[in-house]
Amino acid sequence: MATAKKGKKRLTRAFGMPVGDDQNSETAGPRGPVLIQDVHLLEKLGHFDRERIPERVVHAKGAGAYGYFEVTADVTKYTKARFLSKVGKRTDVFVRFSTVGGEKGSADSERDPRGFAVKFYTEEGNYDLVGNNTPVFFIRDPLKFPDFIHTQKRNPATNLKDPDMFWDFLSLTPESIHQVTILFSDRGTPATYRHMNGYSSHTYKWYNAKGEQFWVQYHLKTDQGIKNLTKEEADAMRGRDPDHATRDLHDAIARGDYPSWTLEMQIMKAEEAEDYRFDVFDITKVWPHKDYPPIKIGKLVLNRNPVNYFAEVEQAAFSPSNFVPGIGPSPDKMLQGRLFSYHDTHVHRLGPNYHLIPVNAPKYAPETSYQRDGFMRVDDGGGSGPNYWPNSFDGGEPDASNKDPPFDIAGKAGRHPYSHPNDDFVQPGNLYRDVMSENDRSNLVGNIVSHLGGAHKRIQLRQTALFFKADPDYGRRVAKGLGLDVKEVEKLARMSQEDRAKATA
Ligand code: HDE
Repeated sequence: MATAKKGKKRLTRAFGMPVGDDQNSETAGPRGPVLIQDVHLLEKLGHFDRERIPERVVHAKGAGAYGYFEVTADVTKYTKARFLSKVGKRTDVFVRFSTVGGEKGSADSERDPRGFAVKFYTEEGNYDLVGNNTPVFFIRDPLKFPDFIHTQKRNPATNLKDPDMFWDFLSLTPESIHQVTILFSDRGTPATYRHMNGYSSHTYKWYNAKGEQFWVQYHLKTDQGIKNLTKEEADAMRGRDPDHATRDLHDAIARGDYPSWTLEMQIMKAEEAEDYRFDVFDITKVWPHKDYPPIKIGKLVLNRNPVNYFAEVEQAAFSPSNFVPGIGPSPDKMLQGRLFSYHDTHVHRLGPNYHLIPVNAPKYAPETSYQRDGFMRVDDGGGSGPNYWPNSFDGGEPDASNKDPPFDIAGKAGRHPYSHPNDDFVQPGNLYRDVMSENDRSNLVGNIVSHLGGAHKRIQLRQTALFFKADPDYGRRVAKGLGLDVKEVEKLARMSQEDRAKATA
């Protein structure tokens, strides 16, 4: 243990009373029974019984570190966010990396997206950018998220991970094909947290001091270079060191080898989204770099390890709804769902005053709200100040200069599907053909075959038809690897999604 130096500190109970003996319970005679008046024992066991809090329902296994963000380009024409207002300006950050589907004790080398959540402690409050290491996602409507996550977790009967559930859902959800192609490439098993990029994945809104609005995408590009594990390396790592990425991050920072990322932005004038060739609020799509070249605007550096994992990493709470003036949500439906879900889960996991936990507290913009009381309100809770607004005493006042600029919305309320379903296969096809090397493609196919091979044949056929639709070579190679009839896959690929689902029911 790092703190093990023998000192002269006095051992106390929770309320400070000195402890005389911490090895022998108080008993009636040397053999017992134990006396109920051993309140030290009762307190110690009682607290131990309550040590665990619920783990995150997703992203349970993670590692975190502190550092700073530094602005390297003038972006004031796009956003009025003060932490981005000057070249050279630095803002403290806390970052948590994670896997998604596994439990708190699961292995770091599992095939999974990786979470990349950044908390900026700005002078206008905490801004959270809660992204992943992939620029896209499996689904694009928040209504599907709980179902999707159930399929990535354990079968309710066997408590085992289940390739049937996993691929049944994905093959019935064709918009997942882009993210599936990334996940089953070696990017699905990054070598460490330091050797991967982070993405907002969603489109967000930036607005400047004049109220002009822009759609933006964030890319945090690793300065360490991308490094991935092959399936064989990841499998071996799981046995050798299930915590390898957590260890790597901690050890790199401890030895002064501080990891960093360059923040690049894609920026679009708000009007351009109207007639762009696909929906820029669809999280299954990337914005082509030739249309919107990423602009370098800053640097993120991690240079300090937490001193207590539970206090700082386990209790860290990020939320995509934590914005600062100059940054806001886009209409992306997934993002809109997330604006609700994170605060809600934190209240369940950490309680209504989780914003007071030091890692979550707004360090440079102390809270002056009229929210009061509740479990674990551990400061003076607003003291004797007014607890209502409007007031004519000394309470915090709203400042109209921080109002979000108004924006237009139109259309009929309803449960609308996305309008360009056939686009779903274009980008994964390009990724397979134009971005991947032959080695990448062959690892991709091998990784898919070894996982999809565990599902029922009808599900294998349905999913392989989707690979075929992205690129015929992709579909054929997976079909061959699985020993499927390529003609049958081609036939299914030509059907509508509905007919394909019926034919493979
Ligand atoms: Fe999350 N997600 N998510 N997610 N997510 C959570 O919040 C949720 C999504 C991401 O290190 C939960 O505190 C919904 C996309 C990260 O603490 C929960 C939807 C992206 C982390 C939740 C999504 C993410 C989470 C679980 C679809 C990348 C870990 C525990 C509408 C752009 C943050 C928690 C950390 C965590 C909900 C989809 C990233 C339940 C409903 C897309 C990095 O609130």
